[in-house]
Amino acid sequence: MSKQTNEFKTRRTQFLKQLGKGVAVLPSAKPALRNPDVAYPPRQESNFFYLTGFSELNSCCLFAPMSKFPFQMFVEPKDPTKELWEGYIHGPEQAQSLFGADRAQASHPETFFDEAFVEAICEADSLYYRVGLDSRMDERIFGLLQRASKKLGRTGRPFWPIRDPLEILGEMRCIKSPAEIERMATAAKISADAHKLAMKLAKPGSWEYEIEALLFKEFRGHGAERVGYNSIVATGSNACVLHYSSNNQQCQNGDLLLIDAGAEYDYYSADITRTFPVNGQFSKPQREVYEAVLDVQKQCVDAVKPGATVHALQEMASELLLEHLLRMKVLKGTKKALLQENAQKKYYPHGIGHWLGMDVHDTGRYYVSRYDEYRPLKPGMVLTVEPGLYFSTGPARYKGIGIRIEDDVVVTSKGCKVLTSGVPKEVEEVEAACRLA
Ligand SMILES: [Mn+2]
Repeated sequence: MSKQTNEFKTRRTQFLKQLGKGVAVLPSAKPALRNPDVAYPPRQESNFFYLTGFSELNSCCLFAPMSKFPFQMFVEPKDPTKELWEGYIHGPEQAQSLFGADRAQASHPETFFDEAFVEAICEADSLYYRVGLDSRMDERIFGLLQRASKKLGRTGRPFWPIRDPLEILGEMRCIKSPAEIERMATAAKISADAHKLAMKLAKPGSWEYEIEALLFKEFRGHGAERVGYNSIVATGSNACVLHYSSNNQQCQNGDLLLIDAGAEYDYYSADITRTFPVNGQFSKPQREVYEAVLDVQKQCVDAVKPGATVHALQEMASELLLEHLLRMKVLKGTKKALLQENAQKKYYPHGIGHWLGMDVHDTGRYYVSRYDEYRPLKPGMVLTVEPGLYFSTGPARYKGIGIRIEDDVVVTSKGCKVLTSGVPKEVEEVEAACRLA
């Protein structure tokens, strides 16, 4: 069970309140087969875990604020044979006694859920259910709505509108509680220490996968359950591939190594990128690019405070990077004209950052209502700040250089706090960290 037990109930109370007269269905993650008899490592669906702390798959939650059982769980029934092979199953009884369900039943046969759903939806004015993730579940839900509609007879009322539970949960999850921030700080610390060790141990001749394995050992060795996302360990020009995943090349003397890796601790992920010279010293062109990215990264981190927007940070990063590209003579022309044509995009093709939390690209709107109304930052939000420059093309001097620097920051009442400050990013500090071996 998660260490955050007390928070789940508070979250459910809040969620139920915001559902109004709606009913919500939240299926758990489903087991996924990698190849015959080999399953992918299970990981509970984030919204499901956020509200329950329950990590078993093949489960489902039904939230019905108007019912006498507002929080219902459908879970795997106890099964000694299955438990012998796969481990402990809590079963419906403990779903009530340990996980706080007002009523819990077996998730199969499906009739338990079906009946509870039809009963609940008949009282409700809308359904919160995320369509399109599981076509079998979609069909089942649509069928049950038809059944409920028939059951109600001729009412003349229109069909239940279907809404995305993320309308509510996405916003709840976007603002982190102190306990969540504490967890994120732990994920950040474990990840920062691993990055530092990678700087120390990577050297010319190291293989990308060796460094990937080292990071994983550090994550797991300090209690993180898993990676928050697949680690990117990219040497040389592999760094210009934004989601590089092969991790099978050897670091050459004179190359940079870009590492984008974060641990997931108690369901919260860190997301750190650092780029460093494997031989402990930046070449002159490498240093020029690094310092440009670092300058922009630091200015953007400083700009994170209540009222700022992710959009404004992106505009700021784009403009500052463009100025550097002009100064470095990568781009030629007037700043105004180049900005208008987004000329920096060729070397900085991604965004400045994203929400971070249970999902590495966490939930929550970036816009208020329309796509040109940006959402102001508020205390408790956590986001990444990660400008980069990538020269898969461009002048010979910089060709093959790819640099990104990424920190995780939490918005505070006055500004922000960097959760990942444990990894060096100043040139001298990075070189010193690389030389320790
Ligand atoms: Mn990121």
